[in-house]
Amino acid sequence: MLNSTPALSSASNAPRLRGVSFLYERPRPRWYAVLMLTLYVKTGCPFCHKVLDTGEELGISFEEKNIADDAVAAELIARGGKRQVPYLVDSEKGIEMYESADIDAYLRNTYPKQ
Ligand SMILES: N[C@@H](CCC(=O)N[C@@H](CS)C(=O)NCC(=O)O)C(=O)O
Repeated sequence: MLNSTPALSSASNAPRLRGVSFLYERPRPRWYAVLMLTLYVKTGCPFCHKVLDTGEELGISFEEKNIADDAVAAELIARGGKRQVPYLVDSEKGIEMYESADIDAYLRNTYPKQ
């Protein structure tokens, strides 16, 4: 039932750009719509890719916000103070952070694979 909600990652109207499919073509996670995780990303960013891979491994997903959109980039800077991705927002827990290694560790500790 929860899984019937389309994730951004697999939205049918998502842009199909060569080389950026990893940002859109992710399997729908088991916990989608349960967790409130937002990940600021940038097309082609390997650090973002790493975090998305971790989410996939753990069975969790994110609302992805791409800073290719200037409004999203401005939103990120207002939130975190600098233009750097990936940036995680865990709104349920009131946690926000930069740095892919820190995000990876946070996700593994907070949402271990079931
Ligand atoms: N040490 C950081 C490096 C992150 C990083 O270099 N991100 C690049 C994109 S790959 C970035 O945000 N660049 C700023 C921009 O593209 O505007 C991490 O591991 O998260």
